[in-house]
Amino acid sequence: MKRLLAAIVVGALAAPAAADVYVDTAGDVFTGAGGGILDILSVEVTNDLTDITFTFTLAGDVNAADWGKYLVMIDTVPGGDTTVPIGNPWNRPITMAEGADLWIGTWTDWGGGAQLWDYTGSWNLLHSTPSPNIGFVFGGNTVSVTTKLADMGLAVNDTFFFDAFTSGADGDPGAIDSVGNPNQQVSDWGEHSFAHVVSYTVIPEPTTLGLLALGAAGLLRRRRSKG
Ligand SMILES: [Ca+2]
Ligand SMILES: [Ca+2]
Repeated sequence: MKRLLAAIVVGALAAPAAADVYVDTAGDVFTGAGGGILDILSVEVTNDLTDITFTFTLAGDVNAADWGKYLVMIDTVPGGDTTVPIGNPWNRPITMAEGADLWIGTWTDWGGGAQLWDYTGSWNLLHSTPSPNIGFVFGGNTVSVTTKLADMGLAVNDTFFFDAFTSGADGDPGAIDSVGNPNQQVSDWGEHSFAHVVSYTVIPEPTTLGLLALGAAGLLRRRRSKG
């Protein structure tokens, strides 16, 4: 039993972290408009076996200035939208050179909402709040959007590339901050920019790993008892 417990502990220690946090530079934006709501401090990505969540932490209060837009551009498969200057379904001057396959667009005005789009030669709106397939919560310094892995064509152990941006409301402004870019992304609202991708691997649930560790421990004990 001691050995089994030890195996469980080792399994728990060996399990990947339940969240990946992508830290961004504070103050790497050309404007202080919104009192920090355009300045990404970090984006945390988590998943379970069905859902994936992107949580932005910002330098300002998204309720105090309720016009921020929070965007995630995702490359999951070869191909995708590489159009310059508008490589997304929201008419924003943002392009992913690697090819954008998915777009998550969220807004904190008008009560807040979120959309998931995919690209198959043209952009298609898959889900928009209110929907059981997409969730959006925001308040204080965070906004958080949750979508279904299946809707994104993703499964456990898949790796994809993404960048997450802040943007504004009027005149279809571009990516004011990019989590993948530690330096200033643009010098004006309407300036075109490219995504700076980071990667995320969809992890098995920690509970699943715990069960695997248990199973492995049992297997080990059986093998040892035979010898
Ligand atoms: Ca930033
Ligand atoms: Ca940045």
